[in-house]
Formats: sequence, structure tokens, C-alpha cells
Amino acid sequence: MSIVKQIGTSIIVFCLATCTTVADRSPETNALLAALKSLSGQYILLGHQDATAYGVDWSAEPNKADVKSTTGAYPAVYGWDVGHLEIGKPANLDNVSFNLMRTRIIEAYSRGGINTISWHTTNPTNGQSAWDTTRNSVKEILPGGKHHDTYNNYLSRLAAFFKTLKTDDGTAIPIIFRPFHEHTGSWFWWGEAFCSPQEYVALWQYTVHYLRNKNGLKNLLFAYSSSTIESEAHYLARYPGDDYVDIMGFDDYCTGDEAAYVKRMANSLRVLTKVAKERDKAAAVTETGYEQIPNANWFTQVLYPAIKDYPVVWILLWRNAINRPNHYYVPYPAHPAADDFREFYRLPIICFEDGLAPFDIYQPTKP
Ligand code: BMA
Repeated sequence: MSIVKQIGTSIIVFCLATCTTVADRSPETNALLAALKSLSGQYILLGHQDATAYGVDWSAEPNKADVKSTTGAYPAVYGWDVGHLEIGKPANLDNVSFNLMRTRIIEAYSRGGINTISWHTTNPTNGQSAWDTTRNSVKEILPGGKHHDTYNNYLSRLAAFFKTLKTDDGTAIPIIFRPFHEHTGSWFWWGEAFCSPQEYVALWQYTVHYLRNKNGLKNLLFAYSSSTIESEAHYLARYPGDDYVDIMGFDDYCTGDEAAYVKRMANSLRVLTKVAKERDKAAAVTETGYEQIPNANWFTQVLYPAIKDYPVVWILLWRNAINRPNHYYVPYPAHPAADDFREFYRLPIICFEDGLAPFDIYQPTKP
């Protein structure tokens, strides 16, 4: 074989193992990705973490969501978290049983909603939480590291769960997986201070490869999401590469100083939407909100003006915790911000699940 052929073959073999093509994704998953891109700049979808699993004063009731109790509509995007699935627990770190999560994911898909899953994963090196930053764990779980087998076990449990996310007719439900989030901060074991850029990228690529290629999961899209974006260079320093990322995003919360939040959002959104456009990726605000919503006009007067001019396809508000009275981000019906949230719902570019219906986002385009 000539050297040219050899090099060519190696490139093809390498690409078969790593590069994403439409063939790596199911028709419904490709349709979702296309829909996210085409909706960008026209609509901003509203998401809520654990929306249909529990709310401020209820848990596991059918057909219920605080978003719906207040506005009449379900959110367009559902956030879930599979932290603790990796260690074989029946419920996640916020007590959502994985059986209920599966049911709610299937229901959301059947109504035309979108599911995204984050992963506050246990530290495989010592069994402590996602917030355990006592050691440089990432290098120890990569191939050759002494906790690599444990990490493989974690991933195999995730893959097994993801395989069960399907409709009665066997259609695999598209899932936007968002692992190792807020990695530009240093509060999770995969954070900036605890691994090099190369190690973070290697962990990401290994994870994608394990789920998508080794396990043949064709229903996954991957979302890369940092904490507040400081600069383009910083945001991209640990970017795993275009073949490993479908959606680019960031997390940021309003924590009292509304002006500071607005300023941070403007910078993050400017950088995010620029780099996402350059790579032909969808952009999203993967977590945001204002705990307890102390400003009754926050949704229309602070959040909306901050996001409205940027082509982000969704924003996800964090969870309305049950049994933790001060930890909620969506107004329940009696909350002082409920009227404003309803007004936000009615804004023409804001889209809840009822507004998604006409777009048929999972309908594969005809060849
Ligand atoms: C945090 C809080 C925690 C929760 C974690 C993972 O922001 O909501 O209570 O355990 O997210 O969902």
C-alpha cells in the first residue's frame, strides 16, 4: 500500500471511530438538532429543571408542573440530572427516582417537549460527591489511570439507562446530554483548578466515544456549558472540538445584584453567540434564574431584556425544590412574580411547550 493510501486509510479509520456524522444520530435526533438551529434567532424556549417531577409543595403527581400551574403551559425544555445513577442508586441526588424520570422524559417527548440531562456525578476516585475537590481526579479516571475501571462502570450504568429512554414503538428519545458543566469554575472535581485543558478534553472525548460509538447510542446530542463566560479564549480553552459538541452554552444566576447579572449576561451572550455561530452550533443558556425571585418583575424587566437580542434557543431555569423552601426559580401561582411570569409566557418570542407544537421538531426531513 502506498504511503498516501496508508495515511488516507488511517484518517478514515480515525474518523470512523471519532467524527460525528448524521449517521451517528437517529432521524429524530438529527431533526431535533436541525430544529434547534432553525428556531435560533426566532424563538427562545423556556426550560425548567425537574419541571414535572416535583415542585414547591408537591411531588410525583401526574400532569403537574409549577410552570404549568402558573401559566397554563408546560415548559418547552425539561432539565434532568442523572447524578447517583452511576453508583447504582434508584433515585438521583435530588431524590427523583430514575423510574419516574424515565416516565416523565417519555411523556415530555410524546407532547413534543425537549429533554436535557446534566450529571452531578460522584467522584469516581473516592465515592464522594460532585463537589469533592480534594484531589486531581480527572487524570486518575482517564485510560491508564488507577480509577479508570470505576469510571467505565459509571458510564455503563448511564448507557444502560439511556437505552431505556424510548417510546412504546421503540423510538429512542433524543436527549441533550450536558456532562461536566461549569468546568471553568472550580467547585466540581472536573473544574478548572483540578485538571489541565488536555485532561478535560480527553475526558469529554472519551465519554462521548463511550456512549455514542462504543454503546451505539444514536439519540444523544452533547451540550458544552461553562460557567459565566469571561472571554472567548477562556471559554474555548477546554472546548472538546466540533465533532464532540452540538450545543454550546453557559450557566449564570442572578444573585441579588441585578445590574451585575445583566452585565455578565451581555458579555457571556455576546461571546457565546459569536463562537456558536462560527461553528454552526446551537447556543443556549443552560442554567439561569433568580432564587426565590425577590423582584416581582424580574422575568419581563431583567431576564427578557438581557436575552431577547441574542440567538439562544433555550434558557433553563433551575429547580423548584420540595423540602427546601428557599430554593426555587419558577413562581408558583400565589407567588408575587406569577403575573409577570405569565406576561413573560405571552411574549411573542418566548416559547413554551404549547408554542412548539407547530414546528414538529422530531419529524425527520424527507430526503
Ligand atoms: C444545585 C442545588 C442542589 C442540587 C444540585 C443538583 O444547584 O439545586 O440542591 O442538589 O443543584 O441538582
